Amino acid sequence: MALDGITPQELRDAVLWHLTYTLGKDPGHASLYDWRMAMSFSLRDRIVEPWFDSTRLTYETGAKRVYYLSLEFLIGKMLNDAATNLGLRDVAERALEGLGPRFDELVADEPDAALGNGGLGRLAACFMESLATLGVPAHGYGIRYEHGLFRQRFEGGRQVETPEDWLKQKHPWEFERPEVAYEIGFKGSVHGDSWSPGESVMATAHDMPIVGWQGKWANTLRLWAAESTNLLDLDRFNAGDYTAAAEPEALARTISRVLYPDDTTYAGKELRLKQEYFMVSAALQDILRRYFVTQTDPRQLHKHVAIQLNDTHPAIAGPELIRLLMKRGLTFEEGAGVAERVLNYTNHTLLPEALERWSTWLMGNVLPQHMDLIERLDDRHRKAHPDRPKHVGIVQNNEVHMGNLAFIMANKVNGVSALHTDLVKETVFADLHALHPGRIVNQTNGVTPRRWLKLANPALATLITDTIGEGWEADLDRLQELEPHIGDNGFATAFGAAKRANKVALSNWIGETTGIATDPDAIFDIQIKRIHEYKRQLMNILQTVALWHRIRQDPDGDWVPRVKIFGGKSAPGYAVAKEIVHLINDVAAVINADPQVKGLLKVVYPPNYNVSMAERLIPAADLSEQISTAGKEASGTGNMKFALNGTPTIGTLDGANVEIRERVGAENFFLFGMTADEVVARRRIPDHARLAIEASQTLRDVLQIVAEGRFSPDDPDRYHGIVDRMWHHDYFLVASDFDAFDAAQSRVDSAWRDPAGWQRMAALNTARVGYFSSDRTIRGYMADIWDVTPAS
Ligand code: GPU
Repeated sequence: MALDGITPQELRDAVLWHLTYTLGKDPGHASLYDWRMAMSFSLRDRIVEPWFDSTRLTYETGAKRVYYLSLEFLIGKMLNDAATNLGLRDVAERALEGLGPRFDELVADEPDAALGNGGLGRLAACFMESLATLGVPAHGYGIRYEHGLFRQRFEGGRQVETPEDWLKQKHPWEFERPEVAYEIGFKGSVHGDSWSPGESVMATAHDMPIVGWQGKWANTLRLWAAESTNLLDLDRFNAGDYTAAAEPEALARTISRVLYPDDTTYAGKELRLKQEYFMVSAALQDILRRYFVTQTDPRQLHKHVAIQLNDTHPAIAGPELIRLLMKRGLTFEEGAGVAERVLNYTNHTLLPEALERWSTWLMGNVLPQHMDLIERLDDRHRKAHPDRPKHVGIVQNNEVHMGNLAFIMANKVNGVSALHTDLVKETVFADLHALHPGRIVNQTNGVTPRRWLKLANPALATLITDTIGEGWEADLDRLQELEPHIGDNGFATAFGAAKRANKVALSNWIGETTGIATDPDAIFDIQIKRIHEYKRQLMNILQTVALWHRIRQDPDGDWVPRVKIFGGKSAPGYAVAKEIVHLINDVAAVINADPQVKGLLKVVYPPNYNVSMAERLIPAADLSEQISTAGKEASGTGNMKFALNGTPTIGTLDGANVEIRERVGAENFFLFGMTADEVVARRRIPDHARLAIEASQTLRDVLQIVAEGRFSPDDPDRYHGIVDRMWHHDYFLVASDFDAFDAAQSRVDSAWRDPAGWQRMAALNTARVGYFSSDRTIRGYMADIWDVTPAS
């Protein structure tokens, strides 16, 4: 079912048709929004057929289906992605010629669908795209948040959040399905095996088709919106209290109103538990409804269905599936047996603050029957393992441990990089691993090369195709074929020109959006990710201060010019991260205005980092900052995107950095810092921070400069907290790794002085990281976890 070609003229006719009949505008009066809608609908039309074909084939073959349950899908823009995968980007550009706006203007006009916080949500989006590319019958299930991740502004250097509003305009990529709706209950009371909820809401489906590479297959991302079961309280309405009568509707809709903005930190709020259950119950009701269209025996579910839980956020799926199966006549024991063959759980972090725990009181109040089922599951597991140490219980100290629940209910549990999976086995799940050897497997993360290379970096993508031919987009190991060409003059020149063009474009954009002038010949040194202590943006900005201090001491020295670029949001309630945001902005203001620096060093922090900004920054990067405290970053996926775009890493032996370095070669990676084992040992040394600071003249100078208020002359004490914590509670070991990081940065400078050598290193990064395609990751899940083969 390959895609039929379409000419620019045909697409142009389709756009004009939609403009007229869907938007009700004539070309003379159409706005940018109208044109974008008309183009989006015209491309969407091209997806519908493969979408139907995919569904039909799945029914016909009875293929096993994969369901990916996630509270986050960080999709970004869809227009360019659809055009890229349909192979219609050039056609779309030409179709618009002479009509009005250019295709890239339409792309720019689309708001990001920011239904996620960071890596976890973006991984879910990459997986959906790879599942479609591989022709795997799969559905994503999530929440259609009215407001995605907040927008970030800086006021006086401080982060200020404003609500995100992606649905203010119509979202052309969704199909509303008012007929697909399920009732979701909360609270109330339980009598035996029957639950009478005290409240309920409706979950209504909104479907987004996700088309794979070359438009051969399309899957559905089904997002649930919450609506009231009864739109008006009729008693109040009839009594004349019209405003109060609308309350049930407003209350119900709070459930899908807003994405919780915490990344790797759990908030513990009742509304969040309701969101989790809302999504899970709607998804499982939908999965079972579809199953019983063709099947009759619920005990065979595992032969037809594999469900992946994206972290513990949807872990209530265990008890919920049992509850739904019991309603279909299975006993508790049978239901539990089916559930544990169908469910799988991915762990994405070891950070204790991220491990979801709900008080038994809250769980018992919001989901009373599930609380009962959880206790029965705990009991069942205990009886199956009489020798089991006490502390692997699901319920401990009146708290429900969602990680243990997810583990106990899972067929397979996976970590997201080799190092992380080892640590999962050795730390959080050591006891459960001992009871269930073989259940934990590794699936190293990946990223989709369609969005992160083909779409984001057309210059490099074109060079790759010119060099090794077509087809690498869906067979990324083929990037290895670049290696013999890296020494060729022609290739080297073109590779350099592509990077340079991307840097010029970025430099122009930085100038337009921030007013800061940057030199495209400087090292573009980029750290983009959520702001978190463990990711150590603090170490990066302090090292920037060290460099500034050195330049000032020797203004005529032979310095390598650098542009330090930061991007990322802090959780609104994360005070320390917000201080770091403020410090970066304060340091930037002082350094950028310092005449002594003569433009050799610039610090740029464009606000509101998101998927679209990543697509702009990554292709223009020279140096990828992956500097987390070893043992803390489960995998990282930005690290993969940079390497793929010809950007060497400066990084620690953490997460997937370890595997990236193995593949690109140690000589093409700037390694520094303590290993995960050394980190654990160092923390045991009392006063490790003070010892490290006292041993480092550079760090002492830097901390002195910050403490003096040189970056906050209006408020000299502003950073006393940061400096004090560095001396006394440096949990993430910024001090202990500082000198090693600084030295690695000097190695970067030296390497940069040899342009040919640098470029070879950059190109080898691209050529050697084909492994990190999310297609490879999905194939791993298919073989090791889901037991599925593609239907196509
Ligand atoms: N991650 Br848990 C998030 O982005 N958010 C979360 O709530 C949790 C994990 C990230 C990890 O920090 C990152 O290392 C990993 O690459 C990513 O998930 C995808 O696995």
